[in-house]
Amino acid sequence: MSISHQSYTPPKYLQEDEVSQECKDLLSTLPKEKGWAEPHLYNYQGFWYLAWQFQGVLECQKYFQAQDTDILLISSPKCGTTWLKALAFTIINRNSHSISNDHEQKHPLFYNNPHKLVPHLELESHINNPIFEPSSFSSSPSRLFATHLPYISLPKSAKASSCKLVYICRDTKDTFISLWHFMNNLRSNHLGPNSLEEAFEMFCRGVSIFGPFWDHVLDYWKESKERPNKVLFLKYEEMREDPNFHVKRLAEFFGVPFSLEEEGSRVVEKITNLCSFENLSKLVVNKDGKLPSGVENKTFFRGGEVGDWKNYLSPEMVEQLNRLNEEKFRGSRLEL
Ligand code: PAP
Repeated sequence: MSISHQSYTPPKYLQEDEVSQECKDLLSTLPKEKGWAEPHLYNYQGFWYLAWQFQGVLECQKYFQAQDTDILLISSPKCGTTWLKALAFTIINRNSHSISNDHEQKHPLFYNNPHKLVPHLELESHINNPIFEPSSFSSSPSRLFATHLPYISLPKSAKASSCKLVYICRDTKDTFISLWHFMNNLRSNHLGPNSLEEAFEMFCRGVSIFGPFWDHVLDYWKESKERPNKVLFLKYEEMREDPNFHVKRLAEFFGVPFSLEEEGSRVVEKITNLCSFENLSKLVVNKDGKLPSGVENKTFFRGGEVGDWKNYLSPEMVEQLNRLNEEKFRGSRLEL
């Protein structure tokens, strides 16, 4: 099935030496650390990036103009981005992409990884790119984008306009384990995998892509407390526990609540089932497909288990992460 008017092609990831000259010049002025997937991570505005990610951050800061009707899905990597993309896309496009006949498998999610349906701001070229035209890839009046950008680095218009921000966070230990697996998949073969200990040490120091993890979460948490109509703050584990409640919450936040008729025909449950890990992970596109960047779709569907960290972390590691959570979130009333 073709949905060319809606999908888009994510770009290929650049190697460190392939980024623009402007970016190289700036990178040479930034603090850097070795580790994770590429030779270096660079610190910009207090957060860490691979070189090509940094180029994307600069571009979207420079060119992205948020509109009042836009919706931005935001996360620290591995906190539930793929799931949130699937849910948000399905909710806001439910009139044009009905899920009532899902046995016919007509919905775009049957043929597209969620990352193909919702573009990531910092992975896009922002120059003459049709995906930034209003409603170019979606039938909804809202443009739907995702980003891993920390609050401090969001383009100004995203903060100043009335566009809505949905933030999803996840248990620190599960996020770390998910990230460790994912980054090892991204690492070139000749580098071999990062050891758990090596990755853990960097993560705890805050040195991980779009990290420090704690600062990322905390900044959006604070913003959600100050501006609850602007920022909806979600937790992965709570969504797993009661996905239907959160699907309704999302629809209300987007300004497209479910009608009594929709509720009566169980649209909420159908969306939950369509976007569930169990359903998406078994689809051919997500088992065998790849993003144009070369990343295999199946790497976004590792297991989705709450508490998987128990299979990996030593008691000392658990203690250290608990202590860091306590220190970093003290006084915020946020618990992860
Ligand atoms: P990203 O930030 O690189 O896009 P992201 O989608 O946030 O990744 O994280 C992937 C995690 O979400 C995986 O967790 P795991 O490593 O612990 O298994 C993945 O399994 C989980 N995930 C992906 N899709 C879903 C879904 N539909 N429902 C629940 N969890 C999901």
